[in-house]
Amino acid sequence: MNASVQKQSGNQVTVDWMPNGLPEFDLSMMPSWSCSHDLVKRFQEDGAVLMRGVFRDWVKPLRRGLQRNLDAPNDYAFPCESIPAGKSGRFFDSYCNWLLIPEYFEYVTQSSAASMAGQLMEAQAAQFFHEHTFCKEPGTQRETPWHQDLPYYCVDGNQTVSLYVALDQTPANVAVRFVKGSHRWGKLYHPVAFEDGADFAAQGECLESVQDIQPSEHQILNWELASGDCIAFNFRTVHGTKSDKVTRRRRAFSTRWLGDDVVYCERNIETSPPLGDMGLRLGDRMREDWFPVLWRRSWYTDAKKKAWDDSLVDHRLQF
Ligand SMILES: O=C(O)CCC(=O)C(=O)O
Repeated sequence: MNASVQKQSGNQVTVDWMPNGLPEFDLSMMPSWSCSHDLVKRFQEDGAVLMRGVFRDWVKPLRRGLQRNLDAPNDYAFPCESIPAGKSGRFFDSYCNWLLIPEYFEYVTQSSAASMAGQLMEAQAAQFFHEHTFCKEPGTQRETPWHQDLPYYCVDGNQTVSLYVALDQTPANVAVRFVKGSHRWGKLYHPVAFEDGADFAAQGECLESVQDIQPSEHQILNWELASGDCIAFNFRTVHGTKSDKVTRRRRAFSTRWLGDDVVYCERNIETSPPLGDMGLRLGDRMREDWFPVLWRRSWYTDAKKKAWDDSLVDHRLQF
């Protein structure tokens, strides 16, 4: 990494989030999700699509999981409070806890998220990167600054998706907004600090400043959300919220997925997550023993020919 690396506040190291090897897990409970051609086309064109109610059944378990995170932030990985003590409200986020919080683990390995991700990315396989949770408590008056997710990560590529599940009814004025089509601008913007929206990597990579985006010049995608609704968006899609006051709890759970063209890269900042030496060279695929492939298109095309039971063996990953 470059000498001008700067630390970002969301990377406070508390616990070891990456145990030695992944547990053995069974993907046979993972349902396949049938994605319409029209939805995939809209996702590819707009960079963000809303799917109503698709994770309704997961709202309660995910809320339980998030509560563990909120109650004991330092028992989990990368807790971040973006509202200073003494100020009204709380804007909390935390990520890389899917191996530590059983409800998150179940969602990642037993929901249709992997299948949804693979199909939306038009990929042959969906590789799991990590999960990220957010909570704005009532009284919080803090925007989520405009940003793209990709410049925070040690990966590069186009086939990416975050599946952002609303865990509360969320009015449009405090929900995340997306700049339609911005994933296709061919631009990367400086990551910003969630505390104050400032660019935190001012030098190094030739990134543009997100501060230069004039939202009024672009078409904004913004929806009122019900719990269980899911927004799928590309890591390059510019997104953020207004600074309207949150009057009801606003929780969300995101999973991040990598498609076929995504490879390891290095950036001029400490990435999220801050990964040590993974034994990778620039341009390598991310290690599958750390970031598992949880869906392959071939499993389902084969499954058309075989009975589901016969194909179970293909659905079990051994580590
Ligand atoms: O919920 C929010 O305010 C931020 C969500 C976000 O930035 C993300 O999922 O990448």
